[in-house]
Amino acid sequence: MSFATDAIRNIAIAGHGATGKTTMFEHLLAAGGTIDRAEPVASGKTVSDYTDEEIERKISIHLALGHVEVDGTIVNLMDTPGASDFVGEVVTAFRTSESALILVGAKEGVQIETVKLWRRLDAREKPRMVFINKLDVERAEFDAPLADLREKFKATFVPICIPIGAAENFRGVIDLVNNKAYLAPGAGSSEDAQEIPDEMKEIVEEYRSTLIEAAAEGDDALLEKYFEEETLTDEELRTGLRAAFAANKIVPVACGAAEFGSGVKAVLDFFVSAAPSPVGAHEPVASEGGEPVPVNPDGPPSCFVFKTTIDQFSGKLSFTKVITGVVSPDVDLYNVREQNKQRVGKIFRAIGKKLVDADALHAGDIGVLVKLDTAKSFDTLCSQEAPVQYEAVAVPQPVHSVAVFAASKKDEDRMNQFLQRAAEEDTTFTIRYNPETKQTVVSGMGELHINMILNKIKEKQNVEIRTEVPKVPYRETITKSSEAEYTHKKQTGGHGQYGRVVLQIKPLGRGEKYSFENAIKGGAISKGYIPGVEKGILEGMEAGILAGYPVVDIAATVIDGKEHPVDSSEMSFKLASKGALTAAMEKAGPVLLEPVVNLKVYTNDEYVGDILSDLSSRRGRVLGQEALGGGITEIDAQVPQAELLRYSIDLRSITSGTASFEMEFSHYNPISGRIADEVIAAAKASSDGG
Ligand SMILES: Nc1nc2c(ncn2[C@@H]2O[C@H](COP(=O)(O)OP(=O)(O)OP(=O)(O)O)[C@@H](O)[C@H]2O)c(=O)[nH]1
Ligand SMILES: [Mg+2]
Repeated sequence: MSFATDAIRNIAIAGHGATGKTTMFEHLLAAGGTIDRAEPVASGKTVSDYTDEEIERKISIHLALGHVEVDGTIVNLMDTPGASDFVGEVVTAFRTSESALILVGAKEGVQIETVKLWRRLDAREKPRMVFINKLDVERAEFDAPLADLREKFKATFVPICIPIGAAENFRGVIDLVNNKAYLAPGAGSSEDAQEIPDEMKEIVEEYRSTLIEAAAEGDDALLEKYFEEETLTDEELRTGLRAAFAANKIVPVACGAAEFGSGVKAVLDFFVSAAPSPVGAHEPVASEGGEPVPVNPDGPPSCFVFKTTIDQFSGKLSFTKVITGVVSPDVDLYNVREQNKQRVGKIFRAIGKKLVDADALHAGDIGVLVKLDTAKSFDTLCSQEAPVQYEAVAVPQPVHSVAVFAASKKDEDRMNQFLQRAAEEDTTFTIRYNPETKQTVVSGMGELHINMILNKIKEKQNVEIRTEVPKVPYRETITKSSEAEYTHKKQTGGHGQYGRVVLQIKPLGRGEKYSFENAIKGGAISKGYIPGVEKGILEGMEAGILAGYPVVDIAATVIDGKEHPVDSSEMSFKLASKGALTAAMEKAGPVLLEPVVNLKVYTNDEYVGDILSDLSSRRGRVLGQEALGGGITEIDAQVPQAELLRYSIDLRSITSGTASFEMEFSHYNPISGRIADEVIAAAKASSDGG
């Protein structure tokens, strides 16, 4: 089967951990007939939590795909993890879908990860709907989480579904769009639509008139008709909702108990009738200022690889969204980054780990290409005649790093190889050798994230990996101008070496790195030796005089010097200028610089005081604090990186694991006194030791 662009719906299911996303995904597949019956998460047999680590932990870790077909429409679903450690998967799913389904617990209300994801969706103006789940649990309510949503987010929330009772009295839901009841008497509900119970008719009318009004707002012609006739037909209701939803004017709210399949059919029907298709969507391109490309089935094919994994049976899988044209089996696609062509063999759709044949993928559709050995996440594949490169997904920066080494030296290469492979599959996991600190550092979105990857390598590949706290990449610079000279002179057997350099150095602005000027007048040093002078400075800047860290933000000017007609060479001048630089830095008030990061912490209000006092003990500077409403606060601060090496662990213990944070490098800041002395002493100790 293949589906035209307007018959495609791509939906990312997201929300705080354990709100029931995987359960919802499973029941949507069952409701649409893709699987015979839904399995509970606890059984370890769900379609989307299929990896060993997911089955073992009973949480989602990876983005998983599935789809249902309803009357010629395909709904591509993406189940995403809720734990903040795996947010990269959610961001990727948001990028590849036209709308999102956000799950919220009926008892818990809006939780922290949901607030953060909501802001990501806001940044992309992405349409979204909400499912208030677990209405069957003790003390569950519908009105309270709805009020919580309204308080936390400035959006027009419009119920498209309401519950019949809640908690121990929960009996099912009413689909307001189709005016039908789904009664769910306890577990194993029948999803057959029924007449609305008499006692609910009045309240249903109230909700429906709000819904009709919201739909009318979606379309000017409908609004006019609504003013005249004060109602809309069911068909007009759907058209209006579809327009209002696609334009992000409303946030439709459904509800139920996914565990029992309750409310699921109403959501699926709503996806088909009202969720936006990829028609009218645009894909951003990599080149700056380049126009986004409209999703369009005409013209040459182009597609975006949003994820790659290695499957033990099928080899490399490339999860791909088609942006333009139609991708059919046996077509040749050009990889823009690799500049090579590869033949696409068969085309598949994924249902969890299972691959099923697809005839072709039209623009907007999502599928799996196999055995494209060189394709990497975020590559573009297209026709060689019409090359285009889509923008990589802007996954968040890693927040936690550890230095790793193999317990036995002989495993070092294998360890590196497996870590590289992990980084290729997981775009929020990075591995980097830091020549300055001589450490291999892996970074990820949290302790859980990194441990999971390391454990997998330990268990599956039998490589014992040890970890240690990564060293901080300090820098050195100067605080005032100075001048110094140095003569390099050596008399050996035949040719001697001679060069004299007089150097002036000045501090540059932070982040300006380096500049070099040749201000020699009258040819004291011939032009041909000047590159040697500059090389000497660059080499000298590789290791500063305080603790051997790289030197930054220096303007160097060579103002005078002397050469010898026979003994001078580029090498002599390099050594002379390196010596002059060292001498000049000694007189220029050298200081250490430490990296400072921008930190954003999201927490329940009750922990704000503890977090602030902890940050001040870490030499943090709090820049601001914003109540996001409903008991959640965002704290913005700048904190030295050296103080945050274990923050993901410490924040968890301060807040019982409820808070989360993001950080990114901000700038380098000078340090002095005891803090600098300690860094210098540590550098001396480690260079003496090794
Ligand atoms: N009582 C009740 N339990 C539910 C309902 N939906 C899900 N659950 C249970 O809640 C737990 C978490 O469900 P999941 O579907 O794994 O939640 P998730 O959002 O996918 O979790 P993560 O992927 O880890 O973020 C499981 O034990 C489910 O069986 C519901 O409607 N009612
Ligand atoms: Mg899950």
